[in-house]
Amino acid sequence: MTLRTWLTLAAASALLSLPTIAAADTTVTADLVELNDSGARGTVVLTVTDAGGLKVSIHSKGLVPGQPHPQHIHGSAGGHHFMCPTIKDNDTDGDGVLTNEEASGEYGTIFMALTTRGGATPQDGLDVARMPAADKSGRLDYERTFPADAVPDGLLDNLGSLHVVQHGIDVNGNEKYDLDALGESTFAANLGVPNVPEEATDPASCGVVRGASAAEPAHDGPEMGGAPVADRNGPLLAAGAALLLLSAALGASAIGVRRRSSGR
Ligand SMILES: [Cu+2]
Repeated sequence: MTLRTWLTLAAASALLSLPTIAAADTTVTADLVELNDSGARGTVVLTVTDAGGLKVSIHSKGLVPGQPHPQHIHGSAGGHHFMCPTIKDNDTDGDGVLTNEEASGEYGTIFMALTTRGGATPQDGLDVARMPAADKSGRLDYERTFPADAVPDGLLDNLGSLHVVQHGIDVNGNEKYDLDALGESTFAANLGVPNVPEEATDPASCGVVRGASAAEPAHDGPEMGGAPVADRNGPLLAAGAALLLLSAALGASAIGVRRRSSGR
């Protein structure tokens, strides 16, 4: 093969690889910033695959060692541009801790559950058995490529208005989630599931998704009134079912029986 032929082939091959390069434009990132003085931080990379799936990579540290950390993409298909919450703006009861409900007003409800296996719907969102756990030093490395049919409708169209949230904090420093710290999760209790420690559902970190192709939030979203009622309550009700699993995993005995019989 002459050099000239080789160059021609190389050019052709570069052209053929253009779609791959274009697909790389649909990579967006987020920096996870601590909430609730958790000390947690990390990085997120979301890449839309050629097949319409989503590859998710998360590297974080400062989490509660050895504990599962429910993690989700929050937001909605309405394209409303949510923000990460702050104590100043969102701690409505002024107790110095952001609960999941207080924070959800900013980052939206669960859009996609970043599970380690199985489904990724909001219903899967608090099944701690399928959530990654931090290692002994509080580090968590997660990578999963979800096929297209596991990615919720509308998510890829709203990459610019999404947030990645990791939950689970340890305010009393005993390296576990317990009722003694903050009492029970009102988020869980309001969904009919008692005895879930609030520490398990409070957010530890939040990151706003950003990237070249993610900068354009939909303008026809419900900018003024927030998401429609159905949009907000659907995921919430779904989370109620998932909380049963969370509660079970954390030792609420009455519910534990139900979890075992559910076969998950
Ligand atoms: Cu979440």
